Amino acid sequence: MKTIIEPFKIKSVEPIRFTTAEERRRILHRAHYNPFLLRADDVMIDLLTDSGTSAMSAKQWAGIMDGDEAYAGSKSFFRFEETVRKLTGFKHIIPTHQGRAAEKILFSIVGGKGKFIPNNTHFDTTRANVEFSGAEAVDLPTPEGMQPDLIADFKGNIDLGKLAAFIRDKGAANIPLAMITVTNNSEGGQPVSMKNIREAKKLLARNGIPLFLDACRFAENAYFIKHRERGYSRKTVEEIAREMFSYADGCTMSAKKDALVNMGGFLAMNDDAMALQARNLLIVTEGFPTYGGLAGRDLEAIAQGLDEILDEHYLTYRIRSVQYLGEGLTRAGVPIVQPPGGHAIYIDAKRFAAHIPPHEYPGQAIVCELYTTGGIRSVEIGSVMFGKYDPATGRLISPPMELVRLAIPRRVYTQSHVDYVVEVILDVFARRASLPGYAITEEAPVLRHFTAKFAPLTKRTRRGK
Ligand code: P70
Repeated sequence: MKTIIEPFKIKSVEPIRFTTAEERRRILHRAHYNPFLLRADDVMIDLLTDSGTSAMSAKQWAGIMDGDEAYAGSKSFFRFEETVRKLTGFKHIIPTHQGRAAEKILFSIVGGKGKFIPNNTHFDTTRANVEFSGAEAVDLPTPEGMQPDLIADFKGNIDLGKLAAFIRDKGAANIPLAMITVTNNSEGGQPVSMKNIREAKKLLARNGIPLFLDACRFAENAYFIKHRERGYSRKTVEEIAREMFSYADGCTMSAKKDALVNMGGFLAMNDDAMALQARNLLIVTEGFPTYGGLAGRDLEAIAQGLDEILDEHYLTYRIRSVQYLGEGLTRAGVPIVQPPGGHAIYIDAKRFAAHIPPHEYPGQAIVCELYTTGGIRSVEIGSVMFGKYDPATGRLISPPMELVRLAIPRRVYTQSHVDYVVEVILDVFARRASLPGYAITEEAPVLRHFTAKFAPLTKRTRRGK
């Protein structure tokens, strides 16, 4: 059969609260035109993130009841540890409350002034944690990854030529580790090939630099390898995932993505001395090493989720439903990052709202209009999230791409929800020339997108600039 069905039945549902466009206009104004400041109850379809928003399975909920809440040596920890170790092969498995807590601990150990951390592309919290330690976070994407409409199999790859030059330039002694983010979130959820991971490892090993994976979406990445990379079509996704981890010396993981839970993460590594330091920090900031910021029941749910994510019926449905949204938009000429990524569709805001320059935040303009038109919450990934001010001139330095991400929570929405999303986007696309630009009226010094306040620019305020 051609139709790919959801490989699950729905046992428990949550109502969606319907609002009118008029109500949403007022609500958005009160939220200072920042979707992070909306109440979720005022959102009809929430595509802000795929992080922590998955629907858990009956077996995961059963695990929640079964969790062992012992402070030390909980049986749930041992189930979690065994599952993660079997998958990743790493010696030390350290639970954290979410991905950024693992990053904070890792970069507190290896970061610091004068150090450099290369990555295919750092996502927001990873960059923030590297920079918070005093080190410099450097993105080394391939040129094809930076072209939204170019169709290629592994646009998430790290540029190996640039990585070699980077090591020569900065000196291996100043690079405590390199990261590869799978899939590459800032670049459209694009996958990284096994060949790229393997060759990056070879190059790094020659220079004595450890490789860490930012493994949030490892299963989606493994699925793409199976279907796109020569030699992998007969392997199981689990075997492919194990091979990916086998080239790494450690990983950070936000379990809120590919472990299908609402909260959790871990840091894993082979190095004993580093693990000792990490556990000492863990005890100060997260908790005892057998729970580290989580309850025993959370550890059960993660272990179960890591089994379920490797189910190839699930992954086929997952990747296909993201593609389905991408196809609906592409057919009508809406510019998106091609091909569709693993967890989200990214609208190319530079082309969608070509009349709005980067310093007037074209992505934010689309995000706001999708909310007022259809109650859809999305997120800007462009100059709002990654823009920095030039210290000399005060001018905004923009990242290479201006994107709007529509992230699909796992196992939450059905095909008719996606059809509705397409309809709303096409409606906004037809009126795109009338969207106003935005100005930031208040912002925090780091990770400003989470709390910034905005105001739409009118003809008068634009002239005043
Ligand atoms: C997302 C969330 C989290 C993340 C990630 C990668 C590749 C680490 C982390 C941190 C963040 C987000 C962005 C916009 C709106 C809401 C949330 N990504 N590495 O949605 O993990 O959140 O557990 O600390 O993608 O992509 P954690």
